[in-house]
Amino acid sequence: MDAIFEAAEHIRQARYVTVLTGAGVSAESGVPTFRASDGLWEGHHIEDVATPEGFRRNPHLVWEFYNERRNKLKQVRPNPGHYALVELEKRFAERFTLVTQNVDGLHQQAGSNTVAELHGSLYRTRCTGCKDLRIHDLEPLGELPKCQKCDRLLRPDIVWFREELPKEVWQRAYLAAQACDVFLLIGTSAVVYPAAGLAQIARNRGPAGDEGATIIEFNLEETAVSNSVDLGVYGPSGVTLPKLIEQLSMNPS
Ligand code: BJW
Ligand code: ZN
Repeated sequence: MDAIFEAAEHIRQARYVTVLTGAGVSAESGVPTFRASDGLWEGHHIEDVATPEGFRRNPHLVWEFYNERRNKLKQVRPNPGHYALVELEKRFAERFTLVTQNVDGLHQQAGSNTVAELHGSLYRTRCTGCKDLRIHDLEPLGELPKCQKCDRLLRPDIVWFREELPKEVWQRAYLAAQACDVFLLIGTSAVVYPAAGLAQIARNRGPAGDEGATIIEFNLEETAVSNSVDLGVYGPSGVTLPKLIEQLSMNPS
């Protein structure tokens, strides 16, 4: 059976649907992924630009890296994959949860309403002193931006390696994974925890771990978790997700 057709069948029968997206969903918008050979980490040491220690050592370098990414985001628009997820949200309303590891704001720009951003946002800063959170446009923030309230150094509101995920957002994602009948992993290599663990939480739900959700992966290619998912749909998500929506609307439930 065609994988998209089969995915649509599972979704049609589901009451609750939870989605975890990663960088792949934004690749067709021109946002580089992390782990591809020409990816975002290329030319950068992860320890230098994506850890709290790296920021303490050289905040200049870290702000240069993030200001450049914020600047590039100005030219970027959502792609058909983002819009397809808006359609899925419309279909399931409050029985749908979109969890993303992305920090690019493209799901919201496409029109998704309730996005749980696990790894923060390029649109926000956090004060290293008073913790004040602030939303910005993509205007340049300067080499070492300072807090308007206490004049201490601002940092990007991004979750770096070895940092805790925002508690309330994680709680929402965890509950949605536990409650869903179908869990979609879209455009993620599923190697970064705890986000990648959400699929296992969905799979092991139920008092005896026996009411597991159906896990469906949408990716360009097979990943580290492909042999533990129930179904894989391989191809660009900007193509496969709109096809899924088309399939769902062909036989409305
Ligand atoms: C397409 C496509 C198309 C392409 N269509 N598909 C050892 C040392 C330190 C930490 C750890 C350690 N061991 C374990 C840890 C924990 C660590 C972790 O999981 N590490 C693993 C890598 C091993 N996790 C953490 O540190 C987390 N915190 C934590 O655990 O705290 C407790 C703790 C305390 C003390 C010590 C240890 C733990 C926090 C994780 C935060 C991750 N943040 C990042 C960087 C943000 C900075 C930034 O944005 O600049 O978030 S990492 C990076 O990876 C980013 C992403 O959100 C995340 C996930 O990547 P994603 O989205 O999956 O992208 P890719 O590139 O990997 O994959 C893209 C996929 O798309 C591919 O599969 C393509 O095929 C596909 N694709 N085009 C469909 N068109
Ligand atoms: Zn402050």
